[in-house]
Amino acid sequence: MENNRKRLILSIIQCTEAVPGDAAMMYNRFSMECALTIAGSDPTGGAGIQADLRVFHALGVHGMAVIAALTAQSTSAVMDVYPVPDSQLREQLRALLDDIRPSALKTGMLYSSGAVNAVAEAVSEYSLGNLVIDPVAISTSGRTLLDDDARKALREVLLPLSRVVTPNTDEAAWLCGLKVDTTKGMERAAMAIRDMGPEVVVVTGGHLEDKAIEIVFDGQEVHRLEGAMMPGRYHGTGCAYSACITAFLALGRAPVEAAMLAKELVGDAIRSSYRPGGGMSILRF
Ligand code: PXL
Repeated sequence: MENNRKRLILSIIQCTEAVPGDAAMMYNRFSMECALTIAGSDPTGGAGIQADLRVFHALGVHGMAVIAALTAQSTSAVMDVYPVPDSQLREQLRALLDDIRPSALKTGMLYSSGAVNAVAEAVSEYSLGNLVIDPVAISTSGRTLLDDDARKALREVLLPLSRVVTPNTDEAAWLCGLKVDTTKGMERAAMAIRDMGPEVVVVTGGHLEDKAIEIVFDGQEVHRLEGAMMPGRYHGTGCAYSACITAFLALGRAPVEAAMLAKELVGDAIRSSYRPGGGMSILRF
């Protein structure tokens, strides 16, 4: 995407159309939409909390972060995962949510069922809307980022509370139990997962010939988003994509439009990615 187009998207999303003229300037100067990520820390800055906050900032949204787990990792592999104890996760959520109400929130790597349940309870207790779930289950390098109990809790307890869920094809397969290796399979999975609670399902990571495909299902229509397939290995694309959608929801955009804008911005960030270490490339926001 050329810079002009990027600037146009950013100017559209950052202006407050509902409050025109001077009032909008006053409004924009003295307030900011707040978005929360509840996820794991990635010291490389490419994925997890660090990536989410970078995306929120790039889209003009105030980013907040509750950390569910620490990791030891490089741009090549996740070496270890250290879950934050449930009581500490709950304390982080309570301290924050008693004070600030996020306009949207997302989950990334939660790792344990205790974390999934803590998030679900907070979403219910504080009546939080605009929940985006990125059901992170396994790292690109093959490390488990969501244990078996947590998978069950995510499916049964958290998914019904969400507005948008963004599984890749592997995650979609375990969420709904169907095979997901064609675009038809992605569509069937999106429909089956929508029956589990979310308003909109975005299945990512499909490919057809030389196109990168996302399938978006909102209960009415299946939207097929196509972009150019980029050669190379990129770290944190799923995190960045779901963080973009979360930021757009915080800014008042509808989920399908949010998914379309997110695809453009993530595509652009991939095209201008950089490789700070010896492993995967990191997206530029
Ligand atoms: O990209 C998935 C992901 C999410 N969150 C954290 C991660 C990873 C992958 O490595 O480390 C913290």
